[in-house]
Amino acid sequence: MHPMLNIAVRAARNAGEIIRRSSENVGQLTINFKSANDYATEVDRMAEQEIIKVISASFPEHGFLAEESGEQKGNDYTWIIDPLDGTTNFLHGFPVYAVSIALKHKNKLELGVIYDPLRDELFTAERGGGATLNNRKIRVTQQNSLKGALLGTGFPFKSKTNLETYLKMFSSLVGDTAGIRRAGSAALDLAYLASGRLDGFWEIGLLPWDMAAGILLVQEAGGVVTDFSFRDGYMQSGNVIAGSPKMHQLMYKAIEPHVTDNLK
Ligand code: 2AM
Ligand code: CA
Repeated sequence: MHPMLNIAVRAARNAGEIIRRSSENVGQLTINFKSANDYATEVDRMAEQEIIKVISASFPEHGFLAEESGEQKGNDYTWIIDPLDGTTNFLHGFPVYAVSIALKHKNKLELGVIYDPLRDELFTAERGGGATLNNRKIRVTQQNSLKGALLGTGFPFKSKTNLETYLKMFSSLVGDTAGIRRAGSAALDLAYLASGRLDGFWEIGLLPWDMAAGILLVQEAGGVVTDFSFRDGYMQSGNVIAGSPKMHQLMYKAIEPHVTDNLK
């Protein structure tokens, strides 16, 4: 295993332990309102501090881009961290949330780790080295039609116009598939796609830490990820379509006619 992956796994497991322990007394947490419908808890902050502590102990010169503490400049390596993806779920006791840690070198994603502390499921990816779930290789599915496909998605939470666009995309897909799931953690959605539990995924307006690790997982599991212009601008725009090569193509075809200029 890549030595940096080892450290990322340790950081993710430590953060996961903080989250799992705190899940037993969610009622007592102090919640901060970042903005409407956007919560951060002490748990997000404690988990993030733990991750940064573990990583900087080994790589003091690396930079960070983290959901709670923002950007910390360093050398050409940047760790992109979501300490608790699915905070809303966590606060409601809805058991779908995870730690997400990715490493970017210059402009390339090199490593991805997503850890689900409730199921003790560890997803990892190394660029060029494949993807795993609890040390076993994972692949995207061979699903080749919308009929029978299970898709994951998230609702756009920032703009009303995007919600209208999103609903058109949703309408053009839902009838043809076996179902669409909206579980509330983009990181886990992408990990589930990489491990064959979902056949495709799309969302408007994700943030880098929601998706960085998951995107590498999908790619290393044989999947395709693009933005809404069939390019690789998803880390900037936050707009993502992901699936096996065939599923990606089918979803793109259904989604593309509804894409407004601001989403291209
Ligand atoms: P979070 O739980 O870490 O905030 C769900 O659509 C995805 O969007 C999740 O990965 C969630 O990550 C992210 N997200 C960020 N801000 C959000 C918000 N205000 N409401 C819902 N989801 C949000
Ligand atoms: Ca997130």
